[in-house]
Amino acid sequence: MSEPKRASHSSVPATNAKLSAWVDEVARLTKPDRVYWCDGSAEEKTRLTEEAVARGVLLPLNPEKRPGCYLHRSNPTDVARTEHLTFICSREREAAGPNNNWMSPVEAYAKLGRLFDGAMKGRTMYVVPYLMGPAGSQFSKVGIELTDSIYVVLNMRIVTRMGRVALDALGNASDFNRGLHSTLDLDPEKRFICHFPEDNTIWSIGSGYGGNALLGKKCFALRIGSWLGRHEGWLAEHMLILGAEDPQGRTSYVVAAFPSACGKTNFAMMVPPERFKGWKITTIGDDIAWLRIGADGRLWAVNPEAGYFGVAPGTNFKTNPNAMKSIARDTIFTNVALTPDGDVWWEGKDGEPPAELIDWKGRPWKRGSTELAAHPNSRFTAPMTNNPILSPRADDADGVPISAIIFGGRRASTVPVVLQSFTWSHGVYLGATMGSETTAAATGKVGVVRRDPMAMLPFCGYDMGDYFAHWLRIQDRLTNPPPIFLVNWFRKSPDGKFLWPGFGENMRVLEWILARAHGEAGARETVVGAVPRAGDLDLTGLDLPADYLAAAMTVDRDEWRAEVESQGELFGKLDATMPAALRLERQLLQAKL
Ligand code: OXD
Ligand code: MN
Repeated sequence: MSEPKRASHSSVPATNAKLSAWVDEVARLTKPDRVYWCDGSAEEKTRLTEEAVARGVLLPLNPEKRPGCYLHRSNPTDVARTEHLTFICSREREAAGPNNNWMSPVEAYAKLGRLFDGAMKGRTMYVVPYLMGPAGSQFSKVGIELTDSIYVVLNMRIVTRMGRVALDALGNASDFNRGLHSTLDLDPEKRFICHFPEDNTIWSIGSGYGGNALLGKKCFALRIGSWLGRHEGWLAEHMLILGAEDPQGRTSYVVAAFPSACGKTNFAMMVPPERFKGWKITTIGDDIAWLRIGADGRLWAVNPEAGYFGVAPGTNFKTNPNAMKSIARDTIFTNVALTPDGDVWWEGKDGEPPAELIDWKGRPWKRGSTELAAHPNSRFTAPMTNNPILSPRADDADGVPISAIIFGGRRASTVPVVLQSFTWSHGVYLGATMGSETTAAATGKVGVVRRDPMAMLPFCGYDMGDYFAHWLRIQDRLTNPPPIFLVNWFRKSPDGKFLWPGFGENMRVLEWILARAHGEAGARETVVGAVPRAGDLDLTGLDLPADYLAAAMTVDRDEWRAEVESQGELFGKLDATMPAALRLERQLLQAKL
């Protein structure tokens, strides 16, 4: 068998012997026609984009309406993360914990190895070096993704710092994440997303969907990242990072964790209401935070990503004007609808739907159709530099110091709009037990809570109980631990009306959170934590009936008794490793109630 040829354009020589050896080894297995090393240059982007268009992978949009933008339609069976096909392949099953699917590394390498054998015949294998985190930062880590998908290459180019910058950061070191990806034939029966944390390796096959195939994101930055963080003493979290500058010119930074599709991108790009005119919100990241303890004993954060992979439906100039501006150019849209004039559309975009569209599957669609024009998980991939409120510190190698940690669920009842924990371990307990309530429409049964600890359930690369213990241990090294808050924008009245307006009005809650963090605001203590008293939240100009706010802030003992009871399922599932401190937090609350 002859060695695969290097593509003639390939301008990045492999100066790292370990890297070259691994690329050659993978090429011998996958047998591509060509191996192409990406350099991340603008010239390369143009060339690969032209190739993707020629191959029908990308469809150019109207250059007047959406300059530099393209539409991709995925295989209809490949539109979301596939948690049931996602595995942690640690040597010991116990290390993966009951929160993960587990496969032995021997079995996984053998099983996927058979699928990867010859998978790239007739295709190009792209070598995608990428850097997670700012260049020159002690937070940052290098990954190399070998993929046969040009769509993946072009998306990785947006969501990570891709190409030469990553090879420069790597130098001769061998501690890079080894990612191997092939779309194969997109057969869901041959789809596996396997993580080998002890080898810093990811093998993903059979899917081109972002969360399964852009290996830097969920696979490396969260699943492998959380494992590395545990061993190296830091945290990889499913959190946005934002900066808030007050009218006096003081900027504070917060991180916030919400489950997928609960408005993280909106919160990260929030526009404060009129009353908060002197305030300025800036975005560092909208999905992932890497947190370390600084020499000053404070918690510091970077966003490992360089772009946004956001949910399109529901995004409009009212819910998120900054996202709309971020996707005005140089954006890849996936599975949205196409307008007759070459623009994009989705349910919940501004204005009336056009009379006619081409739907996400490429079929003609007419207004009034009972079918959705855009897939509900249709996405935009946009560079963070497009964001008009991007923080000037988004590229700061040191990251930013964190003043408050926010956890948020989607709860129709029980959880008030905002709650401050008493202590770090109580805050970890609130984060560990956070969840989202299903609605009657979705399940036929109201009040079923799906626990999603710290919004990390699908992303924690090891045992969740050990993860809580790691969070608890972090406090020992923080001389100045940021206070922890629980928020809930989704509380409803008994007749199903939202009690809090959400979106930009969340600024009112953020202001209180920051004032608490700086010791500048009052609160009322309840059995579950501190809540703002009447007058502590600035409600000027807010058109909200007084009884709504009171109801939104209520801590109801009966509801909390039921809540603590229902947490039993989580504590039971994680029984083997649940830290004693969290059991005690639960017992203490039970006793108080
Ligand atoms: C997610 C995402 O699924 O960010 O959480 O794509
Ligand atoms: Mn996410």
